[in-house]
Amino acid sequence: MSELNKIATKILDNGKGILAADESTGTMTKRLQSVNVESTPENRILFRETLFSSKGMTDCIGGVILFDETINQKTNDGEKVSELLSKMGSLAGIKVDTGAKQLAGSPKEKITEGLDGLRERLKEYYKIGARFTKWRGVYNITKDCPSKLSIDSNAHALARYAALVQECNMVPIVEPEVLMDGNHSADECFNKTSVVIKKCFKDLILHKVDLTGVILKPNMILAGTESKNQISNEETAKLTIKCLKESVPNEVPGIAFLSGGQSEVQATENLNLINKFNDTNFIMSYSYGRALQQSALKHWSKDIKDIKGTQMIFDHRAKMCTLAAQGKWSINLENN
Ligand code: 5MM
Repeated sequence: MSELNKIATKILDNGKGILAADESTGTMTKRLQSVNVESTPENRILFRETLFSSKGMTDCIGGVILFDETINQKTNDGEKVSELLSKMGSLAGIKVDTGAKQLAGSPKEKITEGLDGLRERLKEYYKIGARFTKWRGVYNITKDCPSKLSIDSNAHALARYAALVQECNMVPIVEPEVLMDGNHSADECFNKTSVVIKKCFKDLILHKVDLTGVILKPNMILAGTESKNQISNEETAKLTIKCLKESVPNEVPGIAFLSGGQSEVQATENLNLINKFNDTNFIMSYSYGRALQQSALKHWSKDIKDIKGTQMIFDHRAKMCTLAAQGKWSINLENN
């Protein structure tokens, strides 16, 4: 087993998953403002260290994706964030893209930027404790989208990113997110997600990325949020597995889904069914942002000093997701 493969499997070992706490300051500000908390650097680290020091971290979270601000912050006890995570048994990861910008030539679509100077930034992140990274390409579904231009240019960027990350001895999370927004059918989501993922792997192979040291972070197959033809959770699970079986090379050790705007329970139930039906060799786990943090953030916002209460809520969510990553979740466990 290569070192990178060991890191990737350690992060997703035994039902463990990833906490995506890499909201950029703009996104985190929106999240905090939605619960009437001022978005200051102090409040941002306070919420995050409340989660990072929680018991559920040790039991359930193999890795945390951080934003640049957070990996450089210290906790209220003066501890470095990467040291706190390592004490809790979790690896530090870092989002290294610099965001999705308008794609020249197709202004309604996005291209993710951040390749310039990436090699140097990666070396710095490694020195301060990062062992894995994340880059997110984002695609929307309409009649003509994602266009070939968007599919090809985002795959190219993801592949160049992943190759540089492995050169610096870190595991790249490759995240091609096909958004849920729109009125498309689940079949359209299936077809378009398949094309996007296949192109990503074609380019990863072209750029000589070691696929045994990669984690794929895809969306699940769902009908668009505005579609009248929603499908059942069982259908989502089966279509998601079919799509990944047909699009992801066998060498890839692990898949960690994004939640994409699903509710906490829906994201958990779908992951559980995916694992019940999983007939592949891939580890199928989670890399959730909103579906791990929403309820905890809501509770915390009522009293930002209630560390224990916030941690209890986060721990429950993390435990449910970890059960789902093993196909052992049930609605009774959820509600008890
Ligand atoms: C945590 O949110 C990440 C996006 O941050 P920015 O938009 O501020 O860059 C995002 O990439 C996230 O990691 C994934 O979309 C998964 O999060 P969800 O909430 O979809 O599970």
